[in-house]
Amino acid sequence: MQLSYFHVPAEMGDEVQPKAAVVIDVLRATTTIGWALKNGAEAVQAFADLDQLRTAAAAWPDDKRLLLGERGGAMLDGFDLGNSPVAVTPDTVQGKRLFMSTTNGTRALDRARSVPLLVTAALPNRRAVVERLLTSQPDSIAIIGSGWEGSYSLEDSLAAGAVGALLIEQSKGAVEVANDEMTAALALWSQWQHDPEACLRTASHGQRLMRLGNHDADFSCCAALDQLDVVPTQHEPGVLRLA
Ligand code: 3SL
Repeated sequence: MQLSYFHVPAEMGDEVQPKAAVVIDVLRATTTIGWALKNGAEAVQAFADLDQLRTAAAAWPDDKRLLLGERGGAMLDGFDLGNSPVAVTPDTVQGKRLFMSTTNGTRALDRARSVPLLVTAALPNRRAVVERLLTSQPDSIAIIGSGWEGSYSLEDSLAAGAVGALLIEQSKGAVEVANDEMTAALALWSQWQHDPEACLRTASHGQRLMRLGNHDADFSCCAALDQLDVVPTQHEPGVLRLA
């Protein structure tokens, strides 16, 4: 298995055609997606574009949908939920489809939507994602960070390293690291693995969230390694469910 990491979706050129993509947005989109599906959401439908989201949501039964999204970390006007993994409780999301748009995470999902196997990862579901990859054995895997508006994100690289490290450990020599970005992510994980929350709080987006208000519960949820046994998987373009 060839394993590459792209810091932001735009770094993955059209010539790169992986068999599997692992999209990461640690703070907070892919953590929220994992918890929403764990807590009983029927599906998460991700949109880069807000007009498309509103049109699709309007065609869905009112009592079976929730609009979830943010821009710049703040909840969108007229939406039901912001992008917090601790807000998608069973009482709130059970049986509902979540129509979701975020600043960076849902754009990364959009970029990877034609990859045959598309899953989302965050620190809480890292082990579950690795197990899925080991079962599926794709020839080539692209881990794609969401970044922040086209720039590098420390926390996404941390999680890319976490996924890569476990995959290498469990695959008994079957993984070949295919780019320097992946090597650097592995080094980052080795540096911060004993205190991932400190890394999240050091990251520029972590600092942004702290400026916006108290996000202690989000930080602790997003940093909790291997606590979530779900693998959000694309079943039709933009629609993620549990496999
Ligand atoms: O950029 C994104 O997609 C979001 O996850 C950002 S935030 O953490 O909700 O502000």
